[in-house]
Amino acid sequence: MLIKRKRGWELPESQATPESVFRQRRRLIAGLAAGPILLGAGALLAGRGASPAAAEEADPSAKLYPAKQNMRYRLDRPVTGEELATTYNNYYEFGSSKNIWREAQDLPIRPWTVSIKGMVEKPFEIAIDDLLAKMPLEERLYRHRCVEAWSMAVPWSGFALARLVELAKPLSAAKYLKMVTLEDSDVMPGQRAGWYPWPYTEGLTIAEATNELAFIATGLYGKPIPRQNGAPLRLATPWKYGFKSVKSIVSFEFTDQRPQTFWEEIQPAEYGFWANVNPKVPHPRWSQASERVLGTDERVPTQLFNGYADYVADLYKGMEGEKLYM
Ligand SMILES: Nc1nc2c(c(=O)[nH]1)N[C@H]1C(S)=C(S)[C@@H](COP(=O)(O)O)O[C@H]1N2
Ligand SMILES: [Mo]
Repeated sequence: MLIKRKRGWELPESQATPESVFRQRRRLIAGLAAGPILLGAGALLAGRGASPAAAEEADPSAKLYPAKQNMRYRLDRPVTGEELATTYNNYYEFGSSKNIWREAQDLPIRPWTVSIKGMVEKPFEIAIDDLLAKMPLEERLYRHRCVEAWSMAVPWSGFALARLVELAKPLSAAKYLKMVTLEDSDVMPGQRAGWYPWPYTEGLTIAEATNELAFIATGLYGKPIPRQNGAPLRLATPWKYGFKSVKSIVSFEFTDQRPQTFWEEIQPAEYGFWANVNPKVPHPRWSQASERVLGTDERVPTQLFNGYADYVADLYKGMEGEKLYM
């Protein structure tokens, strides 16, 4: 890791574009802050990216947060520590380890344009800050259950995906909503690994997308959402395994074809389209009966639909023949 970084910042400036020089400096500072390298504390504090929270200081949407908490969504467990939820991540575009938050600071989040396309009355593009201005922002406490059997509980801020579906005006023939992550292998080193089916793609039925729980998160812990957690906007579907919660979305496409999703394409026997949490249906390689709660030594029993059955079980009535739980 350090060797790779060193190669980057040793590049003569004459060979680098001004932007990449800036990025490399940021990465150098972030790398030094975490490593056992002697440097004055003042220099560390001044560095952008010296902590995961500091990395958000320049976000133009900062004034929108914290949003008012919607008390309808309550937790049965403590909120995961911010430091942990923002430094233990899955974001394969930046690497396959959990420790990618520094690498993710390279993600450019402004300007950021979202495309609404496919089977809609009129396709359009909208800048993230214009979208944020149109949407009713609120904070929700949600559990998050990764398919790898760890879990967290976090305060997302954002808006119901149903509000975005209304704005998009889908045609009645549309049955699915396909959501896609940014594709930019200059800043996402993981995307240089050609064996993955980039860009990361996820999908929901329209009924799922308009369920009250389906949420677009644009903030976390009362601040703009950090890059490593999927800035500037990511999905949160708390009744499904975490891989459904696609990060850094650039397009919402309405379609009558079920989208081929990223993990389903890689390993269909292990990761499916539905991916609803169910403790009784094991992953082919491990049990899903319990989960490790991030930040504790505890394992707790996993709940059907991750504890959200009252909200979503009806969505799957009459679909017993489908592989609903992986
Ligand atoms: N684009 C993209 N989205 C993604 C992933 C990813 O690798 N790339 N990982 C998924 C998985 S497996 C999980 S558990 C969550 C992790 O979100 P967090 O890092 O905010 O906890 O993001 C999901 N969304
Ligand atoms: Mo996950």
